[in-house]
Amino acid sequence: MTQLVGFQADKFSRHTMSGRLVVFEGLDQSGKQTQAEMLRDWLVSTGRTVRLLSFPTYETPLGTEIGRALHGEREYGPDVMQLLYVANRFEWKGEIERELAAGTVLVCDRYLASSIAYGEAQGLDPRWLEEIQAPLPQPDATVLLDIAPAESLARKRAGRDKYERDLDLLSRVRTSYLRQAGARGWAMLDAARDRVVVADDVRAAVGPKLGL
Ligand code: ATM
Repeated sequence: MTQLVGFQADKFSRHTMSGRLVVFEGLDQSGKQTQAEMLRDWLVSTGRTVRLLSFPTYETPLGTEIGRALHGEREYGPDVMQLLYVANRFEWKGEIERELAAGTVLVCDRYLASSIAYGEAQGLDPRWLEEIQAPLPQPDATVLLDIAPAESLARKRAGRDKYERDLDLLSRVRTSYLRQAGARGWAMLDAARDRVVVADDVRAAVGPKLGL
């Protein structure tokens, strides 16, 4: 697949704060956390103030509820689940705005597009999921780490949550991600490759967005 496709800032109304919000999206096991950490380390070496975030944040009351649902202790429909994920991000809205206003580069493992991808894959209206998240700070750059659903499952054989057991669902999630990436000019990277090679591409894609 093409490694870098027409990368540009997301087309939603972007925040005007001096910090930057960089988001990694992709299926589970696509290397989001690893790449977020490698990008963080590089940005810190250039003198930036960087903070990593990961959604959902399981330690908040809503995050705890999401964790219970993912492990079968709650039975919520797809709409309630995505509303919980969205509300979990709204719990962080003030903190994200404060960090961006202070000039921090926030590097985020999953953000609003996860709700669109997983929600759309479960029959929800992606426009609705987009609209209810419009008041959140919008990403300055989103990187899609693309792997095949079978690769996602192969990389994690134990401890899968309920989404991770469903290959068809993961295929629909990937389709939604690819659609969003094309429509919004995300960087789209083949994440089946060696992590160091992927990290090089991440820096090439994100650096210019941060003036690097
Ligand atoms: P993590 O594995 O990244 O913690 O996410 C848990 C699940 O939540 C993940 N499922 N899988 N694989 C993706 C899903 N999810 C959503 O459906 N919507 C969201 O907004 C977020 C942040 C995660």
